[in-house]
Amino acid sequence: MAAEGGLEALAAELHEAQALRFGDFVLKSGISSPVYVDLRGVVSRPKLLKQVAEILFRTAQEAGIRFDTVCGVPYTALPLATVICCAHDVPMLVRRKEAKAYGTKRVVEGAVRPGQTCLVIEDVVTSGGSVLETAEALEREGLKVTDAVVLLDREQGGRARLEERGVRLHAVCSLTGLLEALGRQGRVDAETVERVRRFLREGPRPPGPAPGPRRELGFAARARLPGVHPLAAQLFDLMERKRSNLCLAADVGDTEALLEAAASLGPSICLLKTHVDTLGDFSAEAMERLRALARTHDFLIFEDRKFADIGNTVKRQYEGGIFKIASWSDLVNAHAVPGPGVVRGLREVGLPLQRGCLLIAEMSSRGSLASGDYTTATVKMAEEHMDFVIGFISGSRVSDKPELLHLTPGVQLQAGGDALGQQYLSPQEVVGRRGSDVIIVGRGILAAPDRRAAAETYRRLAWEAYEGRLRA
Ligand code: S5P
Repeated sequence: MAAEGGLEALAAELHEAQALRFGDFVLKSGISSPVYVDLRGVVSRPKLLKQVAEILFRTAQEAGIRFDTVCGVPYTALPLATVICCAHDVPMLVRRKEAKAYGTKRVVEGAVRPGQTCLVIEDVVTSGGSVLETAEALEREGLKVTDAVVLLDREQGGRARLEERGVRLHAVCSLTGLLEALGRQGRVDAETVERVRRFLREGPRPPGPAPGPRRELGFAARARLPGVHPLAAQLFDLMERKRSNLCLAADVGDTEALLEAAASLGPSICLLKTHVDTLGDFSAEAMERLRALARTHDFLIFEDRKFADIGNTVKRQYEGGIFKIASWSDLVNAHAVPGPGVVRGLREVGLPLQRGCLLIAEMSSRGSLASGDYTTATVKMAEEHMDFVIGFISGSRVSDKPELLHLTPGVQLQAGGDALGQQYLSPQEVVGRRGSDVIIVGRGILAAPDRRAAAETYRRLAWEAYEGRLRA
């Protein structure tokens, strides 16, 4: 394990890189977890990448491991192995996930010398399955694998499983150790620390209905919950009716393009999201026509205004000015940064009109500051104002209250991002695995050669992911 001071500094760096998130997550294995570890962001921070690689190397040295080569478990640990090998002049081996269909058909690339010992490097170990797969691939090539060095042990059976197969696991830190360091530094509140500790102590709950986890409610059932906001009920019902949990981000430059998108893509969507201040020719009349299209095609309108000022100001911004947003938009959103006054200000205008609001708990952009304790505090603020707040903008399910909706932007069929920090996940990942309800898609549809076909594809994939979740 890392020395005390080293762990504190590492915990702070990892927290800043958003490598740990707290909330309600469904892991790849189907297990529900209050903590999500994602070290992929480390590669974008060269200093941290070097630091992590160095700690991994030192851990191997301090454990007295003898090795001739190093291999990282694909893909996150590949760059870590590369940095270690370059810094310490060790030959590296690269394991392919699939054998090449042509050429050498090798699964391990590099100078393989049977009989040599290869050290396996990994970022996070849960059950140990990924390390084992890599160890077995190396062993099939005649290499010996005696040890694996990992940055973080999630303490969920990986160590024992690997030891059974003759691979000793050396972890720089455990999830509990990291969590406690974050608690000490005030980066994670005591309640979250306790929740995750309990989860680690009691072990993961198996996926599926038995035993324990509440069975997931469908949109139709959520519309009937006693405390549900009327606008949320309306949205749940129309989603079920249209079999659509797709929100179109109608990011276009003028009202003609906006109305055209609404008319042609309206049948596929449950919500149409606007950025009214990007329209070159805004008019109240165009918004009336948009509302008529919303009635015809059965969708709601969501102005993505992201209010973020004191209550008195947001109230005026929502109601007045040129845009008079409250008069035509069913839904708006707000940052939690000003405190609950922002919700109270908007509510004064929105409540009599039966409007609703989403709070921005997380953002899809790289380096977003909306994470950790900020997200937790945002969830609390939403749960305390459910007469007006109907859900969240977030990357995953952040509240377990079924009355609240989760809407996730940063969705495209292909993973990746844009040049200005946007990061994309697939509809299946967002709805199927991260437990969100609605995907928000802009350029994935608007830049497609056939927008209608693209909208239908996104609608179908998000809906199938939702149905799959209900069956799980
Ligand atoms: O965190 C966020 C929040 C929002 S509302 N990330 C986002 O991308 N959005 C919005 O979703 C953004 O303003 C844009 O309108 C849309 C995403 O568009 P796309 O073209 O990247 O799909």
